[in-house]
Amino acid sequence: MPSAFRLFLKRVAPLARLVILSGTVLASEPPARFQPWDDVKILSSGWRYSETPGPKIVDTPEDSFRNIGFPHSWNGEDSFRTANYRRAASVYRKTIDLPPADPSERWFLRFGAAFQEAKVFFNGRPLLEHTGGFSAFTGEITGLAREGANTLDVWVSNTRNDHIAPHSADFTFYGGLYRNVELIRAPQVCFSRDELGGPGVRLEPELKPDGSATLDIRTKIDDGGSGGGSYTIDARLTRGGNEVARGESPVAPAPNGSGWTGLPALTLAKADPWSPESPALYELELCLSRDGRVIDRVRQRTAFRRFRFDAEQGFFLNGAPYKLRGTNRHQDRMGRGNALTEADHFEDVRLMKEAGCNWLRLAHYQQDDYMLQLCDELGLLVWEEIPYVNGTSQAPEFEQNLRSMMTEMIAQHRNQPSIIVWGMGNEVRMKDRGDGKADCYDIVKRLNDLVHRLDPARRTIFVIGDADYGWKLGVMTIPDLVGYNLYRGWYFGSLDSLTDRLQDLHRHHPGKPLVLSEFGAGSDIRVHSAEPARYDFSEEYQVGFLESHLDQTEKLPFLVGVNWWCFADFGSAARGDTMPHINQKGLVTIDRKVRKDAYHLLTARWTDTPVLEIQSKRWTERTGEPRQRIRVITNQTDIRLAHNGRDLGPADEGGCVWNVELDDGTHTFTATARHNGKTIEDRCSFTFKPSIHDFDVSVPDGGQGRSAWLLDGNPATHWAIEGDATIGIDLRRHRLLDGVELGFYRGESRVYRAMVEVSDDGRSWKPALDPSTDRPSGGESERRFETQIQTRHLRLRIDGNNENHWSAVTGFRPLFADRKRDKSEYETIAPE
Ligand code: GCB
Repeated sequence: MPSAFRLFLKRVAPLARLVILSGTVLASEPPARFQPWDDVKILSSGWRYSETPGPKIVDTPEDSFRNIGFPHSWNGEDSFRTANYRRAASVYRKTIDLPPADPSERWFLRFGAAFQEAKVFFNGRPLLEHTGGFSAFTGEITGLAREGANTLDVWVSNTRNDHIAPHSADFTFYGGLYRNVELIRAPQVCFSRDELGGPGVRLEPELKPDGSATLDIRTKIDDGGSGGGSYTIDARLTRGGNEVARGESPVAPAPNGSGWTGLPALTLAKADPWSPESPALYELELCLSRDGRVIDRVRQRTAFRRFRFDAEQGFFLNGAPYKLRGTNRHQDRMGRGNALTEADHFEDVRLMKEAGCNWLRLAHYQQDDYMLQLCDELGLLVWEEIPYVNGTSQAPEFEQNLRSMMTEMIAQHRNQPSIIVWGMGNEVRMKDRGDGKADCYDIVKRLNDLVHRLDPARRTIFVIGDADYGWKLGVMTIPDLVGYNLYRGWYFGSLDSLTDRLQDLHRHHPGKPLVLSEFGAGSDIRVHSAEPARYDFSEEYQVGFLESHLDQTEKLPFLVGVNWWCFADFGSAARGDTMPHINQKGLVTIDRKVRKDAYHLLTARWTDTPVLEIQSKRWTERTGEPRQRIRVITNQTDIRLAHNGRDLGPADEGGCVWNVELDDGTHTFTATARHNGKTIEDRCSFTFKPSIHDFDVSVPDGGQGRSAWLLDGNPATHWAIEGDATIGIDLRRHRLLDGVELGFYRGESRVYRAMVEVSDDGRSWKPALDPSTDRPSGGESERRFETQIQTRHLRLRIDGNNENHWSAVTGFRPLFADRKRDKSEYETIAPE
């Protein structure tokens, strides 16, 4: 046996080890990666990496390479430090040992993905080129291979290329050879190893309403130029290791794998239907024989399920109505970018299942084969899509690339039973091309036809943001389903405008099933607020946002499903929110270590798993008004809450909110509930300081009665002042200010002058702002100084009130330059 052969294992991956978790069956550890073929070796070690490719790539000098762990991305770190992360070319080099040439053997290399252009050389000779950053590709090395050491060079570039989508997006374009590279050995006549990166088998499982099922099978046999011959294929379908159907048929391979061979369908009198709750998988093995001797095998998983979408009634699975509940998933992690382990993927799917998700949008691109394997095994319905995001182009190469990404994705994942929808694009910018149709109309129309031709069993979807141009310019009439990304209460509109907007969109798309493809609000686990507001990035706002969206969407029967944006925080280098370079709309943090409160809320709403979580537990040092709301996130009834050991009695609001008076000190809350005869409990402790100011307010000109009006410490009080007056603020030390926050009661109808002044010593004052001319009534607004000012003292001087008695200020607060900023301020500094 040649030496390399011994390295190969016959891997028939066992299904995940199963445990019972809260009534649902979930795997406890990552299952082995499924391999369709026998002789597959993952090349995970011995990789070297250079950032200075030579002019011919293969001439990249040896001394420019360093050893790296593999798979690999070069942007795992810099993209979390700067928006200008490295977008350039690199070379990966590896020595591969091969046995002496054997005319009955063939060798292939399969690359899981390279972002986003690759050129592969084997022993100095060009092997293949690939464009598109998310699909797998394969090349045959048989003719270039030699006995002993062989050199593989892979040039990979993530520089912008106008012919490849995406041009821009709200996620980081991590460069690298970031998925597995596999060395595959096959016999000369074999099941195709090179079918667009896919397994060379096409399955059409069909579950009939009476519970019986059929499995149509087509496969590609590659004769390696050997000139045909007669072969037999034995198809064997098993469930849990037991044979359930079998068929044998003679086949005559088309030359070099050029055609598909159809096999007689396998039939089952009664199939075990697949669903997210019960993901019943079957395994098909095809054996290719010549003269009674098996020469090759290929395996695929399959399952039997029936689904349909209805524009009025929503989604149906195996004949019954079924609400699709899920998230969108970006795959990356800080430090590693998209170079992930199987455990990373498994952790994500497990977290989604634990939160009660039954559906998942793999946004915005094709993901690892292993991810789809997990969705099949653990049970998630899937929508997978190509990265046609934001920018478009009329260049033929651009469309060609979209089509090849779609074709490869379908070839590679079409047999995954979890997939029900293929996505064609997201928020593609469009304009009228002159005849009332969008400039991308023909591209989308042709993509839609392509998908229907390649895979008639799945539905197509196209997604736009909160706009009407999608249907006005015809694009949303093309796909089978329409998806809308609505950020009501975050980027646009109010939280409660969501229902009207969804009803409105439903009316505008007659006959088209509608999906709320994205909705989400950002949160930072360090930010908390007793008065949560849009863009404040508090966990509390995110919880309120989610709750309002769930309340509203659950009442809309036509809505097919919802996808929270986003499952986890993810890298988006151009962003500058409270954590720069990260989109923080995750339910869990980017390292998946912290489940945010919104995750607990989702779990409470979407599962029967008992949830009892005191909200805002991470807010351990609190200040504010003494009266505070303490909320328990729960799906239990009859909850008790104790404050420092004292039972607080029934909740004040909705069975889960208590209004509690807090004094200066440490506070411990204990929530309890009874579940299945057992007590469950949650605890939370924090310190509380009732003051909210770190500066002093005074009325230096104060006369009788005035300070009583001014200094009650309540920002909602109208600070009515008799005659001329001054409100002074001593910041206690020099601080940098952007301006002030000011509000006037009935400002527009008053005649007094108001001047903001600053001083270093509290004695000599300089003007900083004259807000007298523009004094809108109601609410407080930010008034910026022309440039930032470093000062210790600040005052609002009001005079000239000669027409009525009172000058009324509703608020006067410094705007510190180091305060948390809201998103609109960042957008202006974050380049696309
Ligand atoms: C969207 C995009 C998604 C963004 C998201 C956001 O509509 O489809 O790629 O990341 O909004 O967070 O702004």
